Amino acid sequence: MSKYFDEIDPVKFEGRDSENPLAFKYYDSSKILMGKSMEEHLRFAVCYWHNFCWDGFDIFGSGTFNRPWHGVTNDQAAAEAKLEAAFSFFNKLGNPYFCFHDTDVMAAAETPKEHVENFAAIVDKIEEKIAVSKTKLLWGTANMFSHPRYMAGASTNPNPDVAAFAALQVKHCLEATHRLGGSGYVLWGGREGYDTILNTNVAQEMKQLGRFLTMVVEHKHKIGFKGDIWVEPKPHEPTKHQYDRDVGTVYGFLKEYGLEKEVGVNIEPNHATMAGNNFEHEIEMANAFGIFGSIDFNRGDPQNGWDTDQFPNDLRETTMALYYILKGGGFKNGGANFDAKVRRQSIDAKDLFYGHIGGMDLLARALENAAKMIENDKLQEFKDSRYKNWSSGHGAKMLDGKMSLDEMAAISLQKNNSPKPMSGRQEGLENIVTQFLK
Ligand code: XUL
Ligand code: CO
Repeated sequence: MSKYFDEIDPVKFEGRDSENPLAFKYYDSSKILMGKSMEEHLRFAVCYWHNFCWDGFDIFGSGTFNRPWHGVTNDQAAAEAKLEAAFSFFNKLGNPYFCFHDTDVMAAAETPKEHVENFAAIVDKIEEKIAVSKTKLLWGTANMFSHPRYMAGASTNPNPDVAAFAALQVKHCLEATHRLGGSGYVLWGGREGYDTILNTNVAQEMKQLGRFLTMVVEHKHKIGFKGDIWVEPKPHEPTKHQYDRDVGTVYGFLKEYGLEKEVGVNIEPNHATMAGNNFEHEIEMANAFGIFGSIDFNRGDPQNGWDTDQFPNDLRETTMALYYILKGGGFKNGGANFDAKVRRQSIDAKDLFYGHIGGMDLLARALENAAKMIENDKLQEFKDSRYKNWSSGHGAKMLDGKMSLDEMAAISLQKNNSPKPMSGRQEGLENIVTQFLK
C-alpha cells in the first residue's frame, strides 16, 4: 500500500535556484530566524481529511483519485492501510505534524459502542506510528457534521441524544489527542448554526453550544490535557448561518460563557474571506483579544463564494499574515496546518507533494520577509508615532478611566481649535511592504 509514494524521494531543501519541482526552494527547516528554526516557527501540519480521505468527488461527479487505500468498505484493515499511506507521505515530506478528525482515521461506525471501539483500535495504531516517525500530532478534532444524525447540529441539535453522541465523540477524541501528544484540540461547528430561522430557536441553541463548550473545557482539566482548545470560525457552509461566524463573534460568545481565557481560535483564511474579513484582520483581532491559537492555511478563489480550500500562493498576503503572527508572539501550541486540497484533476501522487511543497515554501519565504520587516519595523514606527499622544496627557488619563465625558469635553473647549488631520500614509506604507517582498 505504501508503494503509492514509492516514486517520490524524501523532499530536501535545495535552495532558490533548484529546478527540481519536488525539492524545497525556501523551506530550510533548520535555518534560524529570530532565534528559532524555520521548523519551530512554522510548525507545519498536513491534514488527514483532504489528503487521505477525500477521493476527489464533488457534487457533480464521483471520485477521481483512485488512491489504493480507498476500498469499498471502510473497515479496520482499510483504516490501517490509510494510516500506512499517510505516514509514508509524512515521512517523505518531513512535516513535523499532522491533524485529524476521529472519523478520518477510524473504521466506519454506526452505534456509540462501535464508535468507541473502532476509534480506540486505530488510536493504538496511530500511537505506534508516531513512536517511530518524526511526524507528531498537532491537533485532533471530532467530526460532528458528516453523519446524518448531525444534520440539525451536534450540541445545538433539538434532540439532546444527538448532543450526547457528540459528547461521546469529543470525550474520546480529546482523550486520544492528549494520549497521542497533541498540543491542541479544535472544534469547528460546521452544523452549529441553522438553515432557516423558521424552525430554529437561536437563543436555545446558543445556550446549548455554550454549555457544551464549557463541558469540553472542564473535561480538558479533568484529564490533565495541557494543550489548548480552539474554536474554528466560519460564517456559513454547510449551514446558512453559523454561530462561530468570525473571530470577533467567537470572542463575544466566549465572553458570554466566561471562556475567553480558556478557549482560543483556529483561523482559516478562506473562512475569513467568506465572512467578509481578510486574513490579517482575523489574526489581528485574535491578537487583540489574546485568543490567537493556530492557523488552517489555505486560500479561496476571489470569484467563488465558497470554501475552495486551495493551497496558499499569495506572497504578499502570507508575508503580512506571518508578520502579524510573529508580532503576536508566534505559534505556541498551534501551527501552520494546511487545510487545503489539490484540485480534482490533480490525480497523481506527486500532486499531493506539489501542493504541500508550494505551501511550505511560500510560508518559509513569507517568514523570512516578515522577520526582516520586524528587524527594521517601519510599520510599527509609523503606528507608534500615530498613536503616541495616547500615552500621556488627557489621552492616557482617559484610557486609565480618570476622565469623564465632561472633563474630556472641557479639554476640547480649552484648546479651542479643531484638531489638525494627519496623513494615514496608506500608499507609503504599502510601498514599504512591497519593498520587503523577496
Ligand atoms: C471546514 C474546515 C474543517 C475544520 C476541522 O471548512 O475547515 O476541516 O478545519 O473540522
Ligand atoms: Co479548517
